Formats: sequence, structure tokens, C-alpha cells
Amino acid sequence: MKKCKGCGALLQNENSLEKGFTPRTEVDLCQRCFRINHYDDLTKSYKGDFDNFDILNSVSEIDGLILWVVDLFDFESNIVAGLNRHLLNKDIIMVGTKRDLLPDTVGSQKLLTFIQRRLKFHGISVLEILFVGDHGYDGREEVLKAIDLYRNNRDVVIMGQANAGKSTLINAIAESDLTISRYPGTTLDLIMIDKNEYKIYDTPGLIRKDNMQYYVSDHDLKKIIPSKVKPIVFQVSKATSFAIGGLVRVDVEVKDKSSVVFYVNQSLNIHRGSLNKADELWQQHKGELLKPISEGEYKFVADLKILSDNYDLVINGLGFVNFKGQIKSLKVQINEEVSVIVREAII
Ligand SMILES: Nc1nc2c(ncn2[C@@H]2O[C@H](COP(=O)(O)OP(=O)(O)OP(=O)(O)O)[C@@H](O)[C@H]2O)c(=O)[nH]1
Ligand SMILES: [Mg+2]
Repeated sequence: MKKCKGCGALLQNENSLEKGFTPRTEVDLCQRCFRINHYDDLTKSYKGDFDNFDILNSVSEIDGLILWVVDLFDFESNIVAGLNRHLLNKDIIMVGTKRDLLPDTVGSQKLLTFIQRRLKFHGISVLEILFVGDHGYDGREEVLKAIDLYRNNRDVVIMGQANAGKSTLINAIAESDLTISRYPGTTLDLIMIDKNEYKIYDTPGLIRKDNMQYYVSDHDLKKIIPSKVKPIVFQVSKATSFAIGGLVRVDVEVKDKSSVVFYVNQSLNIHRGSLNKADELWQQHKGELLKPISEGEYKFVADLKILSDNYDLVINGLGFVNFKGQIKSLKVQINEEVSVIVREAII
């Protein structure tokens, strides 16, 4: 049986709702990949169908150097807990992607120090940390050099969270034609690319269920995935409530004048109002004026620790909010499954 060259699914002409469907199996691409390539269209998101354990198992079965691909913008939700335990005795290089989504003011050295501290915090160790941007083209040579340096006659396996930019990176370094899309869950099975001296394997992305992208409809995904980011700055001097669409409500009380900057998809609407009117607004307008919303129940998070006078509130899958100044309290309302954390500021 032949595999689709775009997503790795076995080609079949029996069930149009299943992976790998094509009316004519003599072609190279399944219908879904064809539609993504030509119409930027997602007929079905497979984001719920993967088993992280199976994916990590198939990665560790290959005798290869591992490129762990990490979306720098969505860094916290790209962390794979216990990475070194899952990939015992493997050589791992971290490749941070989407460097271009972070402001230029974040210099490479600062970013590197930040990442090293966060990896230490999460108990992850890697041989080297590299950054790429511009869809893998900015930083491509460094990745190829690192592969040469660490490969030791082995093949190369790319792994990481869904939508991190794994297939994009392979296309940049191996001039391949893997299907890429703005939606998570594009690559469906292991794909081998023969680069003559060695093979590069693409893998399906790992899925985290504490990620906002998991709880919005396929239709709204486009609006929330951080593909275009323009920071939105607010000055705050009294108790204020912000709403990111109807997805997240952030209530802030300040001791002193502070700045609050949102780094989320620029098409999301950020509503600002006074805290004492926020309950009413949220109850009346969530889902209408305040949209999109997520599926399922919302929780109230009130015990967020304020770390310093410059820190980020990270909302997995959505982006982050930076606070500079003396903040008295910070409370969040959000889908009950989605993780929010505070960390030292990346910027
Ligand atoms: N801005 C920016 N976007 C990028 C970069 N690299 C990848 N992307 C975008 O990220 C999205 C996901 O890319 P893919 O290569 O499909 O990601 P993947 O990790 O293979 O995803 P799965 O197959 O679902 O696991 C696409 O919209 C890419 O265009 C980058 O360096 N900068
Ligand atoms: Mg992919």
C-alpha cells in the first residue's frame, strides 16, 4: 500500500471520511492534502485522534538524532513533560521555530538564556538549542550544520507538538513537499524523506489537551492560532477587566500605573472595561459581542502568583500577556481544561 506523500496516511479509496482517502489511489496525495495545498481548506481536523505515547514510541524506535521542534511563541504548551525519560539515551537538539513572531527586541542571547532557564525548570536537557524563523529558511544552515555535527551516521527524526512547524522545517532543510497547514494535526503518520546521505523522518504532532486550540471549533481555529501577532498595549491605573474575545477574561488590580501588553492573534478582539462592570458584561455578551468562545465549562483562576514587576501570563495555545509594573492581583476566567501559568517575561 502506498502512503500519501504529504501527510503519511495510507492511501485508500473506500471511505471518504477516513484518513488517506482519494478517489484514485494511483496519485501521490490524498484528497485532504490536495485541498489543504490548493484551498487552505481543512476538511477534518484530526486533532483528537492521536496517541502521544504511540508517537513517542515510534520516535524512539528509530536509531536517529532527534530534532525536537518547539514553537517559540507558544513555548510553554510545546514542552513535552519527561522528554528525556520518553526518549531514553537519545541525542536531542531543540529547534525553536517561528522566531519571526517574537519582536526583534528579543535578542538571540536573551532568548537563549530564557529558554535554558525554562528547560531547566521543566527538567529537560538537550545537546544544543537553535532558532529558526521565516518558515525554516532563517537559520536553515545552522540546523544542517548541527545535523552534520551530531548525527554520527544515524538518521534524523523530527518530533514535537502539533503545529510547531516540523514539516515546514523539513521542507526547508530537505527541499521536500510535505503538507503544511495552519491547523494542528496535519501530518498523520510517519513519513520518510531520503536525503541521500541520511533519512529524515517526519512524525505526527503531539497533542496537549490543556491547549486552547483543542476547545474551539474548526471554524474559529483560524482566528485564534497565533499566526500573525501585533502586540496591543494598554496602560492601567485602576481595577480593570480585559476580555480576549469570549475566550479569556483577565481581571487586574494595580498598586501603581502598569502596562499590560497582549501577544495574541491580531484578529482577536481585546475588550477593556472597568472591573466593577465586568461580571455584567461577561454574562450578557459572552458569545455575542465577546467572541469567539471555547466549548465546555469555564473555570475561575484566582491563585496566580505575581512573580516580579515584569512577567507573562501564558495561555496555552493562544499566546501570552505581559505585565510591567506593580500588580496587586490577577484573576482569570478560562476554559476549565486549559492551563494558564505565570513565568518570567520572555520580552
Ligand atoms: N510565522 C511563522 N510560521 C511558521 C514558521 N514555521 C512554520 N510556520 C507555520 O506554522 C504552521 C504549522 O506548520 P507545520 O509545518 O504544518 O507544523 P507541524 O509541526 O508539521 O504540524 P503537525 O503536522 O500538525 O504536527 C503553518 O501555518 C506554518 O506556515 C515560522 O518560522 N514562522
Ligand atoms: Mg506536520
